[in-house]
Amino acid sequence: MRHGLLRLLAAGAALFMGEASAKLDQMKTNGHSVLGTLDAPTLPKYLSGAPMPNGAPWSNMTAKTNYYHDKPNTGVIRRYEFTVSRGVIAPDGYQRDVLLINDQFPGPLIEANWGDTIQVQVLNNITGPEEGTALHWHGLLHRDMPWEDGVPSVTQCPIAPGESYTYNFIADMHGSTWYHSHYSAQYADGLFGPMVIYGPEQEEYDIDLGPVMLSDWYHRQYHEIVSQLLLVNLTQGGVYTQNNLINGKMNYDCRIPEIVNKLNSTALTKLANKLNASAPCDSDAGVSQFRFEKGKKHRLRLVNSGGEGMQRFSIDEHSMTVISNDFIQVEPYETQVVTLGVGQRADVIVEANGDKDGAYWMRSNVSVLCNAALQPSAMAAIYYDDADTESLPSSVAWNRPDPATCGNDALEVTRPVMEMPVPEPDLTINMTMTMFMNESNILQFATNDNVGFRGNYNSPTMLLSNLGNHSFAPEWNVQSTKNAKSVRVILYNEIPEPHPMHLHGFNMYILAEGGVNATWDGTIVHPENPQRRDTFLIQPLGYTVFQFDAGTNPGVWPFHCHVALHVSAGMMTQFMTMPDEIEEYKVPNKVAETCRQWGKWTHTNIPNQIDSGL
Ligand SMILES: *[C@@H]1O[C@H](CO)[C@@H](O)[C@H](O)[C@H]1NC(C)=O
Ligand SMILES: *[C@@H]1O[C@H](CO)[C@@H](O)[C@H](O)[C@H]1NC(C)=O
Ligand SMILES: *[C@@H]1O[C@H](CO)[C@@H](O)[C@H](O)[C@H]1NC(C)=O
Ligand SMILES: *[C@@H]1O[C@H](CO)[C@@H](O)[C@H](O)[C@H]1NC(C)=O
Ligand SMILES: *[C@@H]1O[C@H](CO)[C@@H](O)[C@H](O)[C@H]1NC(C)=O
Ligand SMILES: *[C@@H]1O[C@H](CO)[C@@H](O)[C@H](O)[C@H]1NC(C)=O
Ligand SMILES: *[C@@H]1O[C@H](CO)[C@@H](O)[C@H](O)[C@H]1NC(C)=O
Ligand SMILES: *[C@@H]1O[C@H](CO)[C@@H](O)[C@H](O)[C@H]1NC(C)=O
Ligand SMILES: *[C@@H]1O[C@H](CO)[C@@H](O)[C@H](O)[C@H]1NC(C)=O
Ligand SMILES: *[C@@H]1O[C@H](CO)[C@@H](O)[C@H](O)[C@H]1NC(C)=O
Ligand SMILES: [Cu+2]
Repeated sequence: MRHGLLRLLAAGAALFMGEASAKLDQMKTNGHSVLGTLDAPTLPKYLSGAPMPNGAPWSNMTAKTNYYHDKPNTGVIRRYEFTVSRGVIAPDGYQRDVLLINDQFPGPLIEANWGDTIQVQVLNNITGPEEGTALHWHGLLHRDMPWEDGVPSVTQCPIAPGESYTYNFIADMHGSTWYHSHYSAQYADGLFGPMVIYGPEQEEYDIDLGPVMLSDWYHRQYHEIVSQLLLVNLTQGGVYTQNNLINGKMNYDCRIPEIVNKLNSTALTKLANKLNASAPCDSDAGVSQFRFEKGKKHRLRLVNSGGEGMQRFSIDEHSMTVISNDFIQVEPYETQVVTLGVGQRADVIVEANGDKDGAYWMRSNVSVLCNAALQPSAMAAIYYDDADTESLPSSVAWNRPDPATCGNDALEVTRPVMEMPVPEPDLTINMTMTMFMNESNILQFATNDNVGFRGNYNSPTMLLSNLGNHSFAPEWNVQSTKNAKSVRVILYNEIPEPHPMHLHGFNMYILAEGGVNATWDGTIVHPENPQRRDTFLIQPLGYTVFQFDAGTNPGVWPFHCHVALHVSAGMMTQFMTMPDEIEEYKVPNKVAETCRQWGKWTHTNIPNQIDSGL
């Protein structure tokens, strides 16, 4: 899989942790965001403002309530106003151009109770140069309103520069998630944020520390890394991330660019991993800080919001109890390391049983055996009640070697709290994921049949099918599941890399998986209640068998790799579910208006769509 470039580097530049007190100003590193500082608020058990018949907005519903059939209808609207603009920040001390929401990195926290309506008015203020944008609300189902899913060329036209679009959707699942731009690889430039939906809980905890965003980080803008990947010569290396952040912060050794540029490594230097040694850089940006209260149970909402790498999250000298995978609460299990592919989440409860004046490292390591990371170790400081917050922890990491399977915890380990047996599928599809150069010598990743996806921003497939037009171009990779109620997919990965595969509009039953060269023997893990989630990791040269209840959600739903560069290189299929019912939808006028605005803008501005568009 990956070679030892990191070791080369480690020899030259050790990670410099600096002084806790000498760090850069928060405005310079993260703009108006307070995430990662001791000023970040803890979160409530639920938001007020909703009718509360039985003490909570969800009345008598519990963690076992079937959220596909029942949810509260609170009638409460949570309204947000987002302005997307360019900015210049230095999250890890290395200054670069980014894309921000309301001048914050990470973007603002969206909060709602289960069953609330969330309205987000998104103003596209990207200038110098202008480009389109669109936001996707990861893991929400958007039943009967697929046009709110936020995917350019599938459910909407991009929001044109200077224009706005107001997303209006139901908080139809509860738990932890994030939102991000789905326009090319914009979110790798910082265009994402956390989202928390409060709902009935199975496990007790005392303090909700809120989102813990784990994001590997590039030092170059997304269009540079996308074009580098697409033009890559397969005989050479890949595109490397430069750092790894927790809640948008980490330190960076500013000597690295100079050292890398001096290396006689074809992979690093020829492929423009050449770093800009003259960009302003401060090796003492400062890491994220968290508070623990001795004896209390703390809830952390882990989100892998990165561009590429699998994260291995841990807290020195503390164990964690996992209570959910993505939006699906699971029977609690204890672990020292949580593995998350891009797009995946885990909620964990950590009991503060350390010293009252103790300080401990929180760590998140990108797997260098599975991904291309130059500086894979993210760190943040946890301070107990009486700890000195001016000094850094000196705790010792767990020694839990990377299993190198590039997969999640075994399927046997997780059992959803709300139990559902897997139904008999009425459609089974075989898919094979490949990587190849297309006829224009452009690197492509495909979910199936060696066809790299490439969308048309001006012709979103869901809107076309709503109008009864099913003449889709072959490179749109539209796969109709017709009237199938439940679709099983047997997915083989012929690429020696893992892929975090995400399905919009559904949670998938994950039925079976295997590693290198394995073939499925038909066995299903826990058929009476298999794991469910919205993103799974398929192992290098391995397979995953999953199923989704297509009949529950008519629409056109992306199934794609969540590695930003892989989906840019085509790794996506669109499942068109219940096409006859798509034609019945009354799509609000604002959706067509956004296409008119985009059509008008593109009349005089030709977007430089170098990639798939997503
Ligand atoms: C919850 O309350 C509603 C309305 O009061 C009632 O119809 C329903 O049966 C209750 N459900 C449970 C699981 O108790
Ligand atoms: C739009 O973005 C520019 C920077 O590119 C910024 O100066 C301006 O304040 C932004 N406008 C709004 C309304 O946020
Ligand atoms: C890729 O590298 C191979 C071997 O070095 C070389 O023969 C080929 O011409 C290169 N292709 C491109 C597009 O640069
Ligand atoms: C790097 O390559 C140059 C030219 O090929 C060579 O002269 C030099 O010795 C090499 N340096 C190292 C450290 O290998
Ligand atoms: C490197 O960074 C400096 C300072 O931000 C900038 O002026 C210069 O254009 C950058 N060079 C490249 C090649 O991006
Ligand atoms: C994470 O990386 C650090 C630094 O390399 C190492 O000490 C630690 O053991 C790793 N943690 C896990 C859980 O792999
Ligand atoms: C899927 O592949 C399996 C194994 O190669 C084969 O037995 C089966 O017929 C295929 N199913 C479909 C629907 O193509
Ligand atoms: C190869 O892929 C690129 C990027 O999607 C696309 O622009 C180009 O048309 C493709 N070439 C062929 C021959 O399909
Ligand atoms: C269907 O959509 C395609 C792609 O936008 C378009 O070229 C074609 O004219 C449309 N067909 C009809 C009958 O509207
Ligand atoms: C997987 O199969 C390939 C091709 O048949 C073979 O070269 C490789 O050694 C196998 N790897 C493992 C771990 O079985
Ligand atoms: Cu991938």
